[in-house]
Amino acid sequence: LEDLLIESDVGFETAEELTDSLRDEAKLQNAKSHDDLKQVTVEKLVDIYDKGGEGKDSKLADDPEAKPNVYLFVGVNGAGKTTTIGKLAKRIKDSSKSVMMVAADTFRAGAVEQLVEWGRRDGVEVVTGPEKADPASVVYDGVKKAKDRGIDFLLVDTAGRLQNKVNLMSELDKIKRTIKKILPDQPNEVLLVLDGSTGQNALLQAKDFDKTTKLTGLVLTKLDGSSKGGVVLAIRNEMDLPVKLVGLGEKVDDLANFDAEKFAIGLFQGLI
Ligand SMILES: Nc1nc2c(ncn2[C@@H]2O[C@H](COP(=O)(O)OP(=O)(O)OP(=O)(O)O)[C@@H](O)[C@H]2O)c(=O)[nH]1
Ligand SMILES: [Mg+2]
Repeated sequence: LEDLLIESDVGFETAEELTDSLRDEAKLQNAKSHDDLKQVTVEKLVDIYDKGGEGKDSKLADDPEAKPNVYLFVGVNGAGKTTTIGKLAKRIKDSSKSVMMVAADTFRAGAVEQLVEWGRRDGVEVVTGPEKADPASVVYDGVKKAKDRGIDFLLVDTAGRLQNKVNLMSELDKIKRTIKKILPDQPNEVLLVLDGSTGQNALLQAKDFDKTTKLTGLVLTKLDGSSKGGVVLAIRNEMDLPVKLVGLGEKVDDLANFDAEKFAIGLFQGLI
């Protein structure tokens, strides 16, 4: 079991902690059958997840006074930032709250159009700037517009970047400062989007992004594939960062809140 856990990227410490406590717990609960053990394992994993983030809110910030609540999405290339924003905008709109998106990825060709297309499908306005514009200036326009109109939520898309590229990371810092200039209490979410198949490198990403932008949570995408995202347990344990959303496909409805028990079961599906 310990080997399996390490292979699932939950991290060495978590794997050890889990197997040690399982040994005791299984004796304590007199778990003998395969099903008993499975149950105990899932319970323990959920315990470890919960313990890693005591007092931390696993729900997305939703301040009714904040007009808008600003969510800043960051992450490496192709993690699923734009897709997650597109899905979330629809979910917010369906809950009868107002929402806008900002296309602050002015770097990658086609990135603005990709978000604009989500906007069309969702029926949600997207703030854009001229090609190759300074992303912070687009964010400035977006925040100003959302504030003037009293919009509830503003979702900011950013260009994918490697966490060790200093100039690109300072661009994120500038974006954050720009938001604060207009709304000192925002962004109330800075979400690192992680591809669920990223192994231990995800922990490095989380640490480096956190250094520049002070993360508030994670989004774990592509859990519809074979990857189970075990590394979030390691991130949770080391950094206290909760998973706030999971991506379960490319379609607009393929977005869910994180459910620790479901996650634990998924991690072990077919293994125990
Ligand atoms: N199967 C699956 N595919 C996903 C999911 N989320 C995103 N994708 C796909 O992953 C690819 C990259 O997604 P994007 O949303 O463009 O990723 P990004 O982080 O915005 O990428 P950059 O802007 O290039 O940094 C696209 O083909 C998406 O359709 C998911 O939860 N499941
Ligand atoms: Mg993108």
